[in-house]
Amino acid sequence: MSPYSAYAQAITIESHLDAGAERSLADDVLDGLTRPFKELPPKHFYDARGAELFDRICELPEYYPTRTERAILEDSAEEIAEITGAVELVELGSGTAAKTRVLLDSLHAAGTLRRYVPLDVTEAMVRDCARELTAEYPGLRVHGVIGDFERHLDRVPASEGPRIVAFLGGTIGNFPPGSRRRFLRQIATLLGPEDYLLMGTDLVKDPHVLEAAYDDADGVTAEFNRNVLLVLNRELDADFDTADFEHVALFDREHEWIEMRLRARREVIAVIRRLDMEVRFEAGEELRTEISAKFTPERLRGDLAAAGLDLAHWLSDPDGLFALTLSRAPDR
Ligand code: SAH
Ligand code: AVI
Repeated sequence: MSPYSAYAQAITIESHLDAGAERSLADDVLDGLTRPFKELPPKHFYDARGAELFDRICELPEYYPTRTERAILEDSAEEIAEITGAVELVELGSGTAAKTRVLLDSLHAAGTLRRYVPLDVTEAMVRDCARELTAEYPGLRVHGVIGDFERHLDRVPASEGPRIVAFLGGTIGNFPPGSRRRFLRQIATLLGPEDYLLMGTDLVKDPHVLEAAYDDADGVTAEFNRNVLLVLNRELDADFDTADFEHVALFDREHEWIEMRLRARREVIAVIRRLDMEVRFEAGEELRTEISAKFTPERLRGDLAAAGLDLAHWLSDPDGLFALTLSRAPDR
């Protein structure tokens, strides 16, 4: 047997994104671009180019969340392995699983790790990381789920023993408050009595630090933001010119979240041929493309409690920039 076929046997990939995915983009555009305040959900950023731009964002000096979460993981991965005794790691919005390796290392070293279940909307990321991780961790099985975590959580395979469900990077902040609690309740259904949710959340801090993290000097975040227009051009045969839109990132102090928007530099009339529609932006009109909520410990505890989750461990960095929490679902 070639080494490649040994890896291939360790890999199962399920895809739930077909016509449904295209439909979801079309529905989100029909709904979001015809509202009085235009809006699109952030999941449409992540085509291959968007995923690459996000990787570049993670390396930027202004974007502290990735390196801070990694440092917390490095400091506490052994403790997490000890507390959880996890045989499997399910990861929602797994991306390239770069930081996940820190956790996989400690679970592997503890001798408990058997299976990794990445779930992501970007197909190539799930496939690539399944290939890489089965090569890097002998004996590891990877069951990849290509899908939308808001629609396909029920496709996560049944657990094989104590599990960690990881939701890293602060992605929970990309949900508005009501959906956030609903989504946490859905995550709780993946947790049995021995299981833990390991979640990364970005914390409230100086607005200048926050705004710089979402408006970097090299303009990478601006490109990431405008990329959603290129997704619409390709997938829905639209004719947006990205140069017509300015990147805006603002910290909303009342809601304690960053908002990313695209502001029309002039009047824009775009045609979206596949939906047989025209969208008009007045000069200066904005399209909201993302919120990224920042948390206080009280707010996070409240959201978790509303979803029936008990915050069991709080892990943070010395400057209190970011938090990793371990929570349980006591009633399940
Ligand atoms: N967890 C990684 C990546 C965070 S970026 C990290 O901490 O660095 C957000 C990831 O979530 C991307 O990989 C994106 O493709 C994925 N994602 C965003 N919305 C999603 C959705 N609705 N369903 C599944 N994956 C989604
Ligand atoms: C994936 N998510 C947690 C990132 C964030 O910080 O909200 C996405 C991002 N948007 C701009 N920069 C990074």
